[in-house]
Amino acid sequence: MVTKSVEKEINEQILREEHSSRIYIAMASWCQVNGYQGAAAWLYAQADEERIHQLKLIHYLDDRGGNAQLSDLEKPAHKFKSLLDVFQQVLKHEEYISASINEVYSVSIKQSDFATSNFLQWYITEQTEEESTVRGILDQIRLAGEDKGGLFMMDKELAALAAKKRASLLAMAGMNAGV
Ligand code: OFO
Repeated sequence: MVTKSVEKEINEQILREEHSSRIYIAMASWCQVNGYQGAAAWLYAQADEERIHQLKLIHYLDDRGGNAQLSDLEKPAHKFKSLLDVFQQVLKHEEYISASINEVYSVSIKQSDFATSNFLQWYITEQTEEESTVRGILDQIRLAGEDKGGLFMMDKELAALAAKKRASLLAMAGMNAGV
């Protein structure tokens, strides 16, 4: 059984993961109409991954005697200055999500809910990986600078990363048939 404060924290995280998915769909759409098909594919895959993160939390909370609840979400941004701007915002958002997961973790420890702390370890590891991936993408976009050829190659690279992400999402969905 989860305590009321752990339930509240997890419900807030459920909304944040859903919001992440919507933010990335909006970014993907901007990339698609601005000629960055690889970046769009990566962001659409990332949006699907965030939805899996959301569902994993929903199933966990309901399985532990809590009740997952959805709520209204703010409208995501639809305008960006450049591909660099998009990925700078992705990194900023992922850093915010990492901090929020740490907060949920810290409440679970204060409540001596070690099952939840244990469950959240997966998210902590996931965030470390996601931040590192996005920092790598940003480094390459910065290296390309204003060079159209460099950005074209970067977009191709993102298409390859998107295909890899899709494959791992399919494997993840196979392991979590309920998700
Ligand atoms: Fe960005 O990953 Fe969810 O938690």
